Amino acid sequence: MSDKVAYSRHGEIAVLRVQNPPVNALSQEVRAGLLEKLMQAEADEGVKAVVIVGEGRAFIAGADIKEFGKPPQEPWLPDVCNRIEASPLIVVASMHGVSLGGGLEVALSAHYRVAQPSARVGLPEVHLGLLPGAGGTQRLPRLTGAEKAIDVITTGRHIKAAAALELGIIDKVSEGDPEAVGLAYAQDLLDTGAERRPVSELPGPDPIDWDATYDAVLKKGRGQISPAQAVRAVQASAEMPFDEGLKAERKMFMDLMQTDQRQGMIHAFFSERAVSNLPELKGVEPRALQSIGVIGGGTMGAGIATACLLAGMNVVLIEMSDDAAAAAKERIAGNLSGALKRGKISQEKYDKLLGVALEVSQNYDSLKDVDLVIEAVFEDMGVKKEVFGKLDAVCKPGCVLASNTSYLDVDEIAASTSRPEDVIGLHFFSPAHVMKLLEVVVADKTATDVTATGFALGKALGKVCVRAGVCDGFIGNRILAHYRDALGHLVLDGASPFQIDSALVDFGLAMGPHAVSDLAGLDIGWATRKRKAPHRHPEERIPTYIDRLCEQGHFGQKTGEGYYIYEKGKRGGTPNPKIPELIKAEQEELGITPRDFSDEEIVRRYMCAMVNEAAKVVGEGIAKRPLDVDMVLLFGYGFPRYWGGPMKWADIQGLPKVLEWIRSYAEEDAWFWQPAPLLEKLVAEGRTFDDLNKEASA
Ligand code: TC6
Repeated sequence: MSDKVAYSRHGEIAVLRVQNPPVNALSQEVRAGLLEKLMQAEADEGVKAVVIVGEGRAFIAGADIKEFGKPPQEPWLPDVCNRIEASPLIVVASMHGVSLGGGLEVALSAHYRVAQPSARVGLPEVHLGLLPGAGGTQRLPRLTGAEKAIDVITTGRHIKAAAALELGIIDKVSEGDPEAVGLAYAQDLLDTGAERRPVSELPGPDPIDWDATYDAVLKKGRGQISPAQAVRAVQASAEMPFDEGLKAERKMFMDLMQTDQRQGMIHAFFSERAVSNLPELKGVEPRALQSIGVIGGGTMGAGIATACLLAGMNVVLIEMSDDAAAAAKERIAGNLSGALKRGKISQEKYDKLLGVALEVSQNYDSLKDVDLVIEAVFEDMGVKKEVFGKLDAVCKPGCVLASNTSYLDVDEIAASTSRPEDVIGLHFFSPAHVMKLLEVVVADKTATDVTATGFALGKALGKVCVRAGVCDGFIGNRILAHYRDALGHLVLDGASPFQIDSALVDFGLAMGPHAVSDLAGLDIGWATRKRKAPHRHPEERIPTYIDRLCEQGHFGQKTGEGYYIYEKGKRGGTPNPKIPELIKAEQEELGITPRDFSDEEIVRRYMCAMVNEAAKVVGEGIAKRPLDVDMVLLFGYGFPRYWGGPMKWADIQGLPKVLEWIRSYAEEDAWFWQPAPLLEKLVAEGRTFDDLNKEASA
């Protein structure tokens, strides 16, 4: 007997209530419960219809993702769905909250579907590296046609009730208690003599150009296979009888279940939720967060101010001059009008945010009442200390003083104030109102409730917050610097920046690293190299060929020339012919004979450099867990989600193999490729990064 599905009788109608908090995931007990209670209804004399509802905040959010990767347990969901559809009773799904994945597939096997106006439906399996595996690819196209079904399945997007009605996914929208709404609808169907209406008995969809659609979806997925595979599953719904289509879908689903991409994406799903779950913050109350100060209205400061305004906070932004203040306000207005255009805010809200919630001032005294202030000024310790001195003088006691520095020592900044316990790093990524990552940098003396406040702010802004310790570059930029160096070595030794970009785009990056440098501005890397030059280790190999281009005033996209040449009005660039010449000159100067690298070798060295440095970052406690690194790279650096993150990539390759690769590279350059002690330890103990994640959350 499963208590995950409750049975009740209301005249001629039985209600099957799924009760598996928090989101009614379809665990084995729920699947068994649905079958058991359906059969109870069928055996219950006088019952003519069944209503399926969900308890709590959702109808059903899908299969229980925690069961994936374990041996499947009967009853299987496709069989449960088929059995529901085959019931001689009229079956109604009454949907509220979300009906996702297997949850929508249960509803699609009911004969009628009614939903609350606020309900959302979707088939998001592609975000887990899968496709709908309980008839979704066969039933949905029978209701919507192939093209719309492919859009729903390959984007995995959530669809609001009104749009779902228009698409034919649901039959009716009705507001009220979901059980009462379902009962009323079922009664109405009985009263009007409605018949059972199995979706599987509807004709399959008309054909479309399957191959062209497959190719387009594959290209859009940048190497992700499940959305493209879903096109083939929908194709089966058009070309095969229902039962055979189901078998084809099942096979594709089971094949995807075995893939690395499925592992990576499920790791990403759970890590995204676990990342802000820190034992040190359990039960710690954050401080108030009504009004926020922002120092500096450049791209970063304006982005932070925009994010805070959109989250409903009042913002006081400090700039130095009339001109700078006007420019800052214009930047924020530009950001907000983007939100207006996308329908995220109304014109009225836009006017209110800009006219009432935002104050731009040149006087630090305007900050005396704010709850938290974020400094986003020039990256220079002297400048930062001056700003923090002023903040220390004007801000009220308890105000959190945050720096948006991307690599400077937050301990040193904190020490320049009389209240280091109130100082924290909040490292946003540009554009700050768009990018999802926030590194919460905890300094030696940061009070725990200040850390909790950093996380609370990030949550309010819709960010993925990752705790980081203090070191040059924190988690993300420190690891970035290291793998960029590895790419520099590859170039010196013979791989061209263009081959590297193309190999890494094939690996799943949105853009090649050299194209990214062009986009960010080559002057940034140039300045960093100059800053770091006096502290370099004698054995460090840092190519300088690109500095020659900077010296000539070429800084990438903004000047029209960098690694690539950019023509006005054209997207993307073409390889700059000067680059191979500059590289050749440097190789000759250093006495290097260039050699060939395969794309596979390029990816492997890039990843090994990333993983090795990341293992040092975790080993030193800068990141608490491997999953923290994974989330930083995924949400701040465009790492392909279907790999789950670099640490997950390493686990999938096998840590002994990764260590072996690193050791072989160390034979060429022992200084750069010193294996991370944590990696060596894990390999010696036969453990994985994921074991560390599990131990940390146990
Ligand atoms: C599928 O259905 C395939 C079927 C074919 C089979 C043959 N399973 O996100 P939140 C947990 S594939 C297990 O923080 P929200 C989540 O981990 C599946 N657990 O809340 C968290 O646990 P914690 C297709 C799940 O309100 C808690 O619930 N379905 C599942 O921001 C709350 O989640 C999906 O892909 C699950 N399916 O968002 C839907 N779902 O508290 C995935 C959630 O221990 N889920 N949990 O950390 C979501 O998109 C969102 O969770 C949400 C709720 C919109 C349901």
